[in-house]
Parts: sequence; C-alpha cells; structure tokens
Amino acid sequence: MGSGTARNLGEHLYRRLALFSTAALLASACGSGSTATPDTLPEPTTTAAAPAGTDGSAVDGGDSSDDATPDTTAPANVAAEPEWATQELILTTIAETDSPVSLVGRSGTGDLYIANKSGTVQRITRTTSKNQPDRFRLESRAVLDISAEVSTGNEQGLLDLVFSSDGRKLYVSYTDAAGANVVDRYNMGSTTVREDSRFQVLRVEQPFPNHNGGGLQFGPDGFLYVGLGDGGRAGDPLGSGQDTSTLLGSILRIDPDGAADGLGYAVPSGNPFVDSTTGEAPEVWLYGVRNPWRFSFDSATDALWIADVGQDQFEEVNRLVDGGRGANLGWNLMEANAPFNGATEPADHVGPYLTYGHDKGRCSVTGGHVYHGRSLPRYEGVYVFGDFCSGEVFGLQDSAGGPVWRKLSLQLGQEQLGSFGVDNDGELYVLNLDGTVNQLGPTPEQVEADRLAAEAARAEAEAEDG
Ligand SMILES: [Ca+2]
Repeated sequence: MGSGTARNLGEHLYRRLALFSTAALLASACGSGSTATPDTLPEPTTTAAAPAGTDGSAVDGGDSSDDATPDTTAPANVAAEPEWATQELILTTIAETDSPVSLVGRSGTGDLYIANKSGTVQRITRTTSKNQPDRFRLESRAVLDISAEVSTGNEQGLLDLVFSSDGRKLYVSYTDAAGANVVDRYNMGSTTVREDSRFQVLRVEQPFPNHNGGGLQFGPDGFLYVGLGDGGRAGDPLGSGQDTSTLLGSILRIDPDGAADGLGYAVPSGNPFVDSTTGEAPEVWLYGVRNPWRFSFDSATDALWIADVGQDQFEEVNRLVDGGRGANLGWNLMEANAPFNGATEPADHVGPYLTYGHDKGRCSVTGGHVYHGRSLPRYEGVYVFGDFCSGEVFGLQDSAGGPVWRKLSLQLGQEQLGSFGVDNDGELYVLNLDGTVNQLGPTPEQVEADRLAAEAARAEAEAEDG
C-alpha cells in the first residue's frame, strides 16, 4: 500500500486474506479427507454465543467503559440501559464460501444471494417450517462467475450486489481488470442469471487500487445509490473528497433504467448538481467521503446511514435523516470531527453522528443496517454495525440524549467483519471474509423466555376478562 500509516480496509483485507490462505493450506495439509462441501452442511450450526458478562451486566459499549475516550459526538447517555443492549445474541453459521462480501434477499423468493469478493455470486435456498429454525442450503454452483474479470488487489474484486425491487434485475459492483469501478446489470431468470443480458450501467476509473467503496443500494425513491471512495492512496492526494466534479469520494444517485446521452443511466432531475454550469458532476448525491464501506437506508424512516472508514485516527458513522442531498461529509478537510492535516472545517460540513478511535483493536468501520426484523424485537430501530479489525458488532440507537452506542454481546471468532447482510424479513447477517455467513439471532433460552412471558400475559388478560 502507498502509506505505512494508512488505516484502511485494504490493508486489513490483505492481512486477513493472507491469514485465510494460510488457514486453507493448513486445512488441506491436515488431509482430513472430509468430503463435506458447503452445500451439504447438514443444518445450521451455532458458532458463537459468548455472553456479554458473567453477571449479565451491560456490555462495555462503545464508550461506556471507565477508560472511555471522549470520541462520541454526544454526551454520555445517562438513561436506563436499553433492553437491547443487554440481550444475549448468537451467530448461526448458515453457509461457508471463499470470501463473502455481501448478502441480500430477493423479493418474491425466500432465497439469499451472496457476492464473494473473488468474483462469484451464489444462491442460498431457505426452507421454512413452523416452529423450526429456517434451514439454509448453499448451492455450490455459482449463479454468476466473473472471477476472471475482476481485479484482485486488497480492496478490489466483486464488492456488492443488489436486486431491483421486483427481483427481476441483478446489479453487481466490482473493480475490473484495469481497477475501475464498474456496475453491471443482468436480467434474472427464476433461479438463474441471464448472462447474455449483461449491461454496463456505470464505469468510473480509479487512480489508485484502494478506496473503491463499491456499495450499491436502492433508495426509498427507487433510484440506485452507488458509493465510491476517494480513489485511494493516503490522505486523498487528488482531493477527490471535496471535488464535486469527480464521481470519486461521493455517493452517487442514478436512474439505472433510463440509459440516456450515451450513458448507461439517467440522472434524476432532483440531484443537487443537475443544473450546474460550473462543472459539478450531476450524478453526485453527496460528497466528502473517504471510503464508504457500506451505507444503507433505514427501511422505516428512509434515513441514510453511511459508515466512512477513517485515515489515521477516527472511524465515523453518518446518519442523514433527510437523505443527505448535496451534503458535504467533510473528507479530506475533516477526519470525522477533527480538521485533517491542518485544514479548516468547511462551513457546510455535515459532521458524523458517531465517531470512535483506533483503540481496543478497532481500526476500520463496517457499516450495517437498521434492524426491522422479527426475531429480535428489542432491536427494532437499532443500527447494527461493526469494526473490521476488532470483529466487534455494535448497536447504535438514537435517543433524546444523543446516540446510544453499545458493543453487542457476541464476538466473531476472527477479525474479518467484512459486511452485514439483510434479508426480505429484515433479519441481519454478519459476513466474515474468511468464509462464514452468519445469521444474527436470539438465544434459544431467550426465545423460550419470551414465549413463556407472552403466554403468561395472555393468561393474565384472560383472567381479568373473566
Ligand atoms: Ca466525514
């Protein structure tokens, strides 16, 4: 990498993937002769259920410990500990692949689709039955394989995938052989990707191999949002973050169904720079990001959450309740709330909602999703995210007193928290780049306790009625 001090996903990806290679070699050297393949996993296995503390006390949150550094943007929360923060959670491994980097559901089906950084898309089928946990089966044959086309650097490869809302089109985001960011679209068959339907929506050249971003999300407005990093190296040497004439260092908003003007997309008329006569790029929705490693929309409030990987000191989470149209998130004049390299804070800087430092093994934020599933009702409305290097998973919730940030009561086995996924039911998945796809859920004990409590409440209500 260009800088020995640069803190970014790439360096850690490199280190961890190297570890993975070693582990894979060790595994084969053991010669277990096991013929188990990922798609023959008998059933989900529980891999991690580390309780928060032996006394059930609140987990050391992001900032609630006695050695807390004052690196949050809000005053310490003094309200009662939220129920979600003390609930024990487990991760259940539902599939193992080579390098899972994204997971989505597809409307009209219960299936999950994962992107591997190596360049393949695989399907995980789900079988549901009453009063039994869902059963998942990873199909070993990829539904799409562009591994021969993607670049293979630390932060390169297949980076994200998303379906159109009707599930009929698949969009993939990757870096191509030249290192450029590319977004391609495919039509879907019932269970297949129609490879001959491939259409290049977007291609953006990258000056350096790192900070590609690459995230894809459809917004509540139906447009496609694409996250692009500052182009790489350290400190944003080209100034792409603040340069609104480049697509780098920005979240773009495009209409992928409206190819026009020789482009593979149309520019929505409501974009902030659509009428610019001074060179601003009309695709830019907001700017001033360094390497947005995962952004998502809250499906209930439409708020846009962006996790932006920091340079040397601070990771940041941005929460844009109004969607962030035209917002300047600060980089490279600001690293989180701190002026970067002696810069002056721009007047229009939209500061982060939460920042944290590089202590406790933390070094690179991995953005997640606001939870709106069923299996963890206490987590309704909580933003779940993590740190790539420490492997910690965090919860973050808005409150009258500011953000409530807590470390959740689970721990990944290894420090490769590459991404979070969400299915059609709003349930969350934690993707470990070393190969495991894990569903986040309650402990069986919690499920039973909640069932008994609901039963008791019903009985009491009936008794009162009687
Ligand atoms: Ca920022």
